[in-house]
Amino acid sequence: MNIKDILQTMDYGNAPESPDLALEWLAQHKNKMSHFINGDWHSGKNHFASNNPASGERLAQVSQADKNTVNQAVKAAEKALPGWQALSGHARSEYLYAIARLIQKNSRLFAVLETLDNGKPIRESRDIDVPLAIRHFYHHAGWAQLLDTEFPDHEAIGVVGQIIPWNFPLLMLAWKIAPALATGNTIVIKPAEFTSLTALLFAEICQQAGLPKGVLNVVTGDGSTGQHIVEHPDIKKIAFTGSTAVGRWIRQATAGSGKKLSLELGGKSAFIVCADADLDAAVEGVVDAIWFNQGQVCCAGSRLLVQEAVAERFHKKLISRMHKLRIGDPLDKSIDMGAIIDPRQQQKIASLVQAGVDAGACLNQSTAELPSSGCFYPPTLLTDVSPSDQVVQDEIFGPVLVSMTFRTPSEAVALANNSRYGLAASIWSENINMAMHLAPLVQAGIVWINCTNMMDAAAGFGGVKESGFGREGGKEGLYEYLTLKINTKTQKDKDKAANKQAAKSIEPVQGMDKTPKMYIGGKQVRPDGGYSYAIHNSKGQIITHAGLGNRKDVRNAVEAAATSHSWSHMNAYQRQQVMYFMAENLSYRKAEFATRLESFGHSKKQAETEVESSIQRLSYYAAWCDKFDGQIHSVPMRGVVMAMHEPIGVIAIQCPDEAPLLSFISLLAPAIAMGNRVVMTASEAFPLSALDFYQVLNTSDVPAGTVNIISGNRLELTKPLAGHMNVDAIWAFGSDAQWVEHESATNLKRSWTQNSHRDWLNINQGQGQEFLRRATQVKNIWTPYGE
Ligand code: TAP
Repeated sequence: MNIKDILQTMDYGNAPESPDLALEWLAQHKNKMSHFINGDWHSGKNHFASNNPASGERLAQVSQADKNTVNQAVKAAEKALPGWQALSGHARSEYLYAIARLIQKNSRLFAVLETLDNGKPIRESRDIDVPLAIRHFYHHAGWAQLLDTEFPDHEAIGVVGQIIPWNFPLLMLAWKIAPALATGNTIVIKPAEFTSLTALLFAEICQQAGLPKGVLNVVTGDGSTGQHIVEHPDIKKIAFTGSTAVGRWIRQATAGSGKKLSLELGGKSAFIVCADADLDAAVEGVVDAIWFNQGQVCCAGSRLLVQEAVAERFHKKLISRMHKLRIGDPLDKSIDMGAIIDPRQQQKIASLVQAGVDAGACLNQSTAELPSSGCFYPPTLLTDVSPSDQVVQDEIFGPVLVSMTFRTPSEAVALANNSRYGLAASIWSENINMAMHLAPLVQAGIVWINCTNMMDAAAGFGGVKESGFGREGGKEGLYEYLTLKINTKTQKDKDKAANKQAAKSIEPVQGMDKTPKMYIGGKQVRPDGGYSYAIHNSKGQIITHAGLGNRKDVRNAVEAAATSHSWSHMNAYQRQQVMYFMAENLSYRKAEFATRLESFGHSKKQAETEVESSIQRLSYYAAWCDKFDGQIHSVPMRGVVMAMHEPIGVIAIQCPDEAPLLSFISLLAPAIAMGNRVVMTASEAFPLSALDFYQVLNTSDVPAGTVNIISGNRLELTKPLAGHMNVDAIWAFGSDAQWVEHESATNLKRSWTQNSHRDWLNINQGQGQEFLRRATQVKNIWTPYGE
């Protein structure tokens, strides 16, 4: 057989890796695995089987953790916390470094065990999963060292609960554990039921590295174990990777608990091939995008969008390549695709494909022979699909690609964004201008230009929309495990008093209407219901009335914000000019705004100070407009990864009662400085300063719809805002976090709730980069260079 024949048939012969090393390790544990708690092994009462998906054979019995076991693990993590936090960054970095070295030394064992347990090709576990996991520990050893100087105002959160899926068991574990340890947190982690083994091997490695007892605890079990972790009151943060459905439940279950949350969820990522792309390279890209790890990849390029002019040619090349893929024993180094995780997943893939075919899709499937036993599914391409088809909208999580065509770049963007997900996208074009034009327009947390499925510890990974929030990796990922040290005081009593006064004061007005209006779509408007409520000063006297907004006003305000794009299309310099103009115009009206504050009971001096601080705060965020830069991440490839700060979209902001002008400005300014549009709910008790602000907006060239201001009952207004599908983020200051966070689960909007009192006049509390981070999300754009 000559080289040409080999390339035609891709028939390399077998090159099997021996399973012995992993089987011996399992035998050392008598094929019965325990939980790892407080540095020791604890066998559970109940067990479940962990099978090899490629053969169906049982590998081991794994312990099922109940509530009591999770409690023990949390207690151990709590006990270990003070000691772990007392260590210097350097000392923690030494542990991370030792862990990296030990995984490296045991990399063959890890790779074989992962392949046996998960069914992924040994080529992938050996060359991708394990090296990337090692890289994560080395990278974060560095961050532990740098923590004190790079994050001086931050501290660890405490005990964190981590829940991971089965598709990259060791790698997902590394993404979670490395940053948590580097930042001084202690951990309770649960691997997926199907794939617990490498997490337990990792625990053994930590024992060997001398990691202090209780810093890492591994509990195994099914979804109910995850549920106990999520609901545990002493866990301060949940980091979850998995399906959007479970992620949504976790958002609801943790609502109001004060737990920090990061969600890495599902995806249906677009793979865009422009007519000028290198088609052969793009075909290889598709192979890596959808047939890597049997397509069981959250960021799989599962929606192919090909420019019409080359679609026929491209499909032909792709189908021919698809037929050459080798599917077989995952331990064989020369196969391309291994086994599907479980027969239930295989069944799910098959039924979704059938649904696509029933709906009219054309099925192209590899005719390669599949192994006679085990759980396998052939590489599949569905063409003739429509954007609304289930196979186009739903995550299949298998080796199934759907393909559509587009004519113009804007059509490609429209198709790419026609998804509730927003994890990743791949763009293929030899025209860098075109690729860089499309990258910011595509709604995704990661964009790969002329490459795909690239990941590294130095670059953040995570999505937008229903693909979740938070990042793993890069500097941006560390914030997920840190909290800002600020001395906010809970002001329950103060809130209660303010709310009581405001609630009492909601009463219809008789007589002449002197009610300040709301501001929606650049116009002053009366409330839809025609009602208003009385506003009292600090002595309880009625000073005027304000509009009592309702659901319809919320809908109008959100629509105005969602459809007004001109602010977001302005460049940072233009936004900056407008914001300086706002500061200037507020300055002209200083006296008016101060008088208004005095009418609430501020002293003259207090009122003047608050107005002066508001002017300064506008200038502060105007200054930031063109300075809150992203980063270029140093990843080990020839190319650059640009971490860009992008606006989130429409942010609903509920203002607190304290410092009614300054708190309003302090929340509005960072949001619009970063290019978002906002719906502001004015302080319920003292809304007039916010409502007066329309005059400044009207005279400062702020495009209509950028800032919308509504007034009324906090609960009545925030509830529909929290649940609104066109609101991308909600900041709720001073109201019940529980229902805001619960409602925000509808479209998994980013929520920022604060029940504690900030001193808005204090620049360490009332302003800063924390606000800018909340107003942006990071998009990592990978651009290789060189021929
Ligand atoms: P899920 O069913 O959501 O499971 C993920 C993890 O959550 C597993 O450990 C699971 O336990 C556990 N779990 C299940 N129900 C739970 C509950 N009620 N409370 C707490 N934990 C619970 O997802 P999966 O099927 O394993 O993984 C596939 C999904 O993960 C896909 O949607 C994929 O896109 C997504 N994923 C996303 C990413 C990123 S970075 N965005 C990366 C990989 C995968 P058991 O497995 O033991 O039931």
